[in-house]
Amino acid sequence: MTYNTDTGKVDDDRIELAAGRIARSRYTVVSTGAGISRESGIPTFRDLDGLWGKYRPEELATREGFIANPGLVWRWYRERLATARAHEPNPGHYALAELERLLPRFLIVTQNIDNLHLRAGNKEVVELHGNISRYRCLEYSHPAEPSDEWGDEPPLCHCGSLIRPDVVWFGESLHEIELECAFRETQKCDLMLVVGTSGLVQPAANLPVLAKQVGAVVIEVNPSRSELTPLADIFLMGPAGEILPRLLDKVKEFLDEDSTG
Ligand code: BJW
Repeated sequence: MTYNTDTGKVDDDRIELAAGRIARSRYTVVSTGAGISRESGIPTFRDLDGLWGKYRPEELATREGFIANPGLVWRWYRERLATARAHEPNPGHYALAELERLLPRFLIVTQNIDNLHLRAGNKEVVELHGNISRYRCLEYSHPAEPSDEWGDEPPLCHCGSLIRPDVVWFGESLHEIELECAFRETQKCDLMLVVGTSGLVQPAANLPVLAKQVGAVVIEVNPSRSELTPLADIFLMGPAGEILPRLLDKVKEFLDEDSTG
């Protein structure tokens, strides 16, 4: 079964097909990326107006960049934290929160660090690339409590090391617990919903590949084709804030029909 073309808008039939699969799923894992937060006003990385069009990832999202210019990286993440806090989850996030309540087993594995899934009400969330509102020290990963006294330069940990945001930069290993959980749970799922990721960054991009290998149905929501589109069984071309609420409405109809016999 492949409903995976880039022609035309997503029609009701295709939404119905995808929603039917979701409603029947025993275990849905959702893999999200920056695209799901775009309609909340948080920029993605690789779209035309994305962060990597304006900033150099080597300078801002690597350990070496932080050591070379700790203040620059610190201020960039402080600004991004302020942006994330100033923006609200959008209808796409809320639709996923509602799906978690409706379906038997549901897990979000997100590359996002912006906290919006948790703020929307999802409970089962694995943050693969960390969380921008948490801090730890550079050398020993000692956790650090944010303080109002923190300024424009990174403070020092009690061990003398610089404090940094608890996010995963290029060239760094992902946190073992989250990584192990994401791959273990993907092996158990029968449906993977991939939302708003370019599928370029490893190891996150391997989750849909693994899902496919274990026989899960893969459904992708994205306004553009991504690296992962070729493996999707159903590609729903459009913004998450529009497509996910439509999917949710249809899933509810299927579940209502099932419960009334
Ligand atoms: C919408 C939308 C709407 C728009 N609705 N959708 C194997 C092969 C090659 C390289 C590697 C490899 N293994 C590891 C690497 C190196 C590297 C990597 O993958 N590099 C590639 C880029 C080539 N990976 C790593 O370094 C990782 N570490 C690791 O694997 O350790 C072991 C190791 C190290 C070194 C070598 C080998 C092994 C760590 C990766 C950390 C990524 N960190 C960042 C920044 C930190 C957090 C932050 O500051 O926010 O994480 S980079 C950035 O990219 C961020 C994101 O989480 C991540 C993914 O981006 P995402 O979410 O996909 O966003 P975009 O912008 O790319 O795409 C947005 C999508 O949304 C688009 O498709 C739009 O169309 C869509 N969209 N509007 C729905 N309304």
